[in-house]
Amino acid sequence: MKGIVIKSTGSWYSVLLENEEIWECRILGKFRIQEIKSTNPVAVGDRVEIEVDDAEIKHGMIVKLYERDNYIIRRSINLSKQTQIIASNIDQAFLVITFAKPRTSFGFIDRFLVTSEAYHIPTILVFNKIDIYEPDDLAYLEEVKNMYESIGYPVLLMSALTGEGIVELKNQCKNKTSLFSGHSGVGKSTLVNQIIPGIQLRTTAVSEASSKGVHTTTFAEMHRIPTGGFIIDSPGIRELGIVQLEKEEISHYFPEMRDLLNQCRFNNCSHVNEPGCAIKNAVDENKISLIRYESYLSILANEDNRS
Ligand SMILES: Nc1nc2c(ncn2[C@@H]2O[C@H](COP(=O)(O)OP(=O)(O)OP(=O)(O)O)[C@@H](O)[C@H]2O)c(=O)[nH]1
Ligand SMILES: [Mg+2]
Ligand SMILES: [Zn+2]
Repeated sequence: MKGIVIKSTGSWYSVLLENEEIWECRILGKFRIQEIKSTNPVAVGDRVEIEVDDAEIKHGMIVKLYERDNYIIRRSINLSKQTQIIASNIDQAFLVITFAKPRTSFGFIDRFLVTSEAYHIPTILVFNKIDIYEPDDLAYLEEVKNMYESIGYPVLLMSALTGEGIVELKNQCKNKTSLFSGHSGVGKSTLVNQIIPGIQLRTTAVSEASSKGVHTTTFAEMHRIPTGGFIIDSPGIRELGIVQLEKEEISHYFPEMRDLLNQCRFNNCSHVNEPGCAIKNAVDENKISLIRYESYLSILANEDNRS
């Protein structure tokens, strides 16, 4: 029987079969695919073949993993060898962002974008909790929105609390498989609750003391949207290590740098301090945002430390 993994808790996987039944399954034996060493061999979104173990209680064995169209992977910054597949076979990712309670840094946003560029996953930035921002903050938010939109990333401003912007988000999720990602406490599960009526995912207030989320969602889980499509709600990510990128590749995953790369004086330019660097010139002329350039430098420095 063929199905999609909709939840994984480590040793058990919930598989949604073509006949709409959900079976709890374990993995039979070991399979290695696509040469990625990940802590989870099977991820939410994977298409699998299962065999019956106990039909009465709908228990099965995953015996085959179909090739993934794509996947998004993370590496924790400290455990450099540990990588985890967050989800596979997704049409798009929504990166949920708040600039306060909790604070999402540009470094984090841009690492996520580089990863999604590298894995060819269209990404939409969702600035949530706009209800808590002051007018000055909102003006700033507009600037940030324009900056990301000018380089090709759609941005949605919304509040899961007041419902502002939800209609638009709902429309964008229609008939697609979407991953919701971001720090703990930014409101991923609250947004899913707004999109799928009656689902009631658990949500928890951000800690007063640290202004950080408390990691309420602990496993990625795929939920069906009644009007078509799926949403994968996922646990908050603390930090995001970039996976398997060569230093020379990094600038290719900054869309605003891509077209300028062949204009640098040196063809192995790292865009740090070489003379005649088209990227640095563009930053000086405000054609490339300094924020984005700093993210580039930080990712580059990080790759340096690894090698
Ligand atoms: N003011 C305000 N609070 C919100 C909004 N969206 C979510 N929250 C609150 O933020 C807190 C965290 O929301 P969650 O949905 O649990 O966050 P999460 O991203 O799923 O967090 P993890 O599961 O820990 O990764 C909850 O108390 C929500 O009520 C919003 O738009 N405005
Ligand atoms: Mg959650
Ligand atoms: Zn250069």
